[in-house]
Amino acid sequence: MMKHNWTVEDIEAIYDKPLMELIYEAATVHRQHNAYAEVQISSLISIKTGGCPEDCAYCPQAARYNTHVKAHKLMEVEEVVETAKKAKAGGSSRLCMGAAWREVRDNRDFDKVLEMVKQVNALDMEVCCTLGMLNYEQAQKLADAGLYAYNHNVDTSEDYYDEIITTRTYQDRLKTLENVRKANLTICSGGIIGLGESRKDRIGMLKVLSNLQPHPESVPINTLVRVPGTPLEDQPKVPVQDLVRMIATARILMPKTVVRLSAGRMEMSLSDQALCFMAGANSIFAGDQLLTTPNPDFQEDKQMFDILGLQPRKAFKDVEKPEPSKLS
Ligand code: SAM
Ligand code: DTB
Ligand code: SF4
Repeated sequence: MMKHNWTVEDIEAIYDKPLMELIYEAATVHRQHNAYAEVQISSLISIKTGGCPEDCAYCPQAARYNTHVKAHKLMEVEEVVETAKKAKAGGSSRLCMGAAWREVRDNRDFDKVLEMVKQVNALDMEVCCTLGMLNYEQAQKLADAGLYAYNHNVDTSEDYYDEIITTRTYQDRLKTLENVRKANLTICSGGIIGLGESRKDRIGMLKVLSNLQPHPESVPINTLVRVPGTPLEDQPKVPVQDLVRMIATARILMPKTVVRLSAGRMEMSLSDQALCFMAGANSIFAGDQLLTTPNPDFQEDKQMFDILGLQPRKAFKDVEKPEPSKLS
């Protein structure tokens, strides 16, 4: 039975366990609920880069910060499909298209994105989009075009949110997730550690995610990529044990969810990553680029999978999309 009424005390009791015990428990839950050696390989394409009006303090794509990112208009459909084919050849079963937008607007660019979704879906990949805020009709249009998942991160706790983003609210984020769910899409939502948040904020974020009903099918846990020019460029590096704690706790709270070891792998050793897989991470972003920052390439990850005895998870595994009528 999945639990959706976790209290702060419940989560603290898990999060604060001695690390070895926490990893062991998370690994046990993972083996009970999932094929533990299977790891989903997901790739990212930045279909529209930079020039974003929002003020997310971590983000190199916000127009107001002076970073290495050059703004680029929406990519052409053909170029996206070619890149998707390469990702598939590299072993990816999922493709996430990201746009540096505050929100989706009903215009020609959105029609183009719908066409991208259609064509990538035809490659038999799980198609995901992350395009900012969305209303119900837009979510429905994406679903009709064949979208499988929508990514919209809560990013941090409700309390800490205002320290990181002022141009929209936590409630806006939750409303978008509600629209996504109503359109019968699967939800990908997680957050970032290393923003200067406290242990309480991390627990608060996990509480929000694990009390969504149903749980998000996918929860990315990003470690801050500290990009020069952003307000958070000088944040201290996140110790790996903090990431492992987050992953293990997410795994115990949401046993069947795909927990993604997301941004931040460039700074992790193979043994650091192995600990994350042991603690229940079962997805990565692969390919030498995240959206605008570097990531290990396919070859490196293939080697890592071989060494650790991991296998890529097939597309559309365990598809159990809830009917909108069954949602409260
Ligand atoms: N503009 C859309 C939005 O904000 O929803 C979609 C793209 S946005 C880049 C997607 C997510 O990437 C953010 O919610 C954040 O969690 C993550 N992200 C952005 N910059 C990051 C960084 N420097 N380090 C780690 N994660 C980051
Ligand atoms: C998510 O949680 N992480 C990805 C994806 N969803 C869109 C993005 C990470 C971005 C890292 C910084 C960059 O490359 O721009
Ligand atoms: Fe814009 Fe998304 Fe970056 Fe925020 S995270 S600045 S909304 S691209």
